[in-house]
Amino acid sequence: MPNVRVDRVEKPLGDRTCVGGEPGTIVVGYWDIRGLGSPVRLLLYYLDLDFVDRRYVQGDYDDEVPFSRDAWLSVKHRLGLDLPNLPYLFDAYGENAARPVALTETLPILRHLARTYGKLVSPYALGAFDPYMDMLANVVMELNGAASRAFYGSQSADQVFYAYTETMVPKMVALESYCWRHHVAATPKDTNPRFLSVQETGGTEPSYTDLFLVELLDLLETCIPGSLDAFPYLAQLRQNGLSLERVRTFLSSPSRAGLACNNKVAFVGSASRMPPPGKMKQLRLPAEVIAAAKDAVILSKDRIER
Ligand SMILES: N[C@@H](CCC(=O)N[C@@H](CS)C(=O)NCC(=O)O)C(=O)O
Repeated sequence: MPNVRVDRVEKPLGDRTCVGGEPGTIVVGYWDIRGLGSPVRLLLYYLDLDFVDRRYVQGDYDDEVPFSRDAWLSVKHRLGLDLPNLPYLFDAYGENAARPVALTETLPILRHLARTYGKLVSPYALGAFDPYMDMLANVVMELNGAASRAFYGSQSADQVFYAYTETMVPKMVALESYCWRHHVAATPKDTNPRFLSVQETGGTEPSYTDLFLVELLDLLETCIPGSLDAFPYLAQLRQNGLSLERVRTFLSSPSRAGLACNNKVAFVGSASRMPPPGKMKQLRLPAEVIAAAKDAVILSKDRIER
C-alpha cells in the first residue's frame, strides 16, 4: 500500500508562495472529487507509488460566493504548468528527480505513469505501448466527456436520460461490441480473457485503459444506477477490475472512499453538502431507457454478425 499524503486546499492561496511539485515526490492535483482525478489516483495505487494527493475544494452553494473555484484558480497560473488544468501531475520521483515532469491532460498523465512505472507490476507494462489500448482509451475519454456533459449540463432528469441515450449509449455500445468480439471480460464462468488488453496479454492483465474504464463505469453506475444493465460485458469488466486486490486497496483508501463523484455544481452526483433544490446524488435509469440501450446493443451485434 503506497504512502499517500492528502493535501486539501480549501481557500484561495493569496500572496503566499505557491508550490507545484516537490523534490523526490509525485504530486497529483485535482478537485476534491472522483471525476478525472480518480483514474490517475487509482493508477498510482495500482503501481504502489507514494504520492501527494492534492485536492482543491470547490465552494458550496450557500457560501458567500456560491460554487467558488478560487482555491484552484488562485494557483492555476502559478504552478509552472505549460497548459494549466486539472488533473495535473508533477513527477520528480526517482530518475525524474533531475528533470521533473509536469503534465496536464488525463490520457498523457496515465500513459506517462504506465510507461515509466508499469514494469513495477507487470512485464506487459499495463499496455503502455499497445496502440489498441491507446485507441480504446480515447473512446473511454469521449465517454467520460459525454457523461460529464450529462451530469453538469442537465437541468432535469429527462435531460440526463436523453443525454444517456443520445451521447453515452453509442460509446458504450462501441466498447461493449469490442469486448464481445474479443471475448473480453466474458461471463464469470470464463476463466479468461478478462480485460481489454487481449492483444498483448490475452486479457490476463489490466492495462491503464482498463483501470480508467473500470473507474468510469463504476462512477456511471453510482450516479445513474442501471447504466450498465444493457451492457453485460462492461458490467463484468467493472466487476473484474473492482475485484483486483490493488484496486480494492484503492477503494478503501482516503483517495477514494467517501469522495463524491462530481463537483458541487453538478446536477447529478454533486459533492454539495446540501444540494440546492433539483440537484440529486443519484438518478435511477427508467426501464424504458434501459430497454432502448439493450436494443442498440442487439442492433450492433446484428450488424457485426452479418
Ligand atoms: N482535456 C482535459 C480536461 C480537463 C478538465 O476539463 N478539467 C476540469 C475538471 S474535469 C477542470 O475543472 N479544469 C480546471 C480548469 O479548467 O481550470 C483532460 O483530459 O484532463
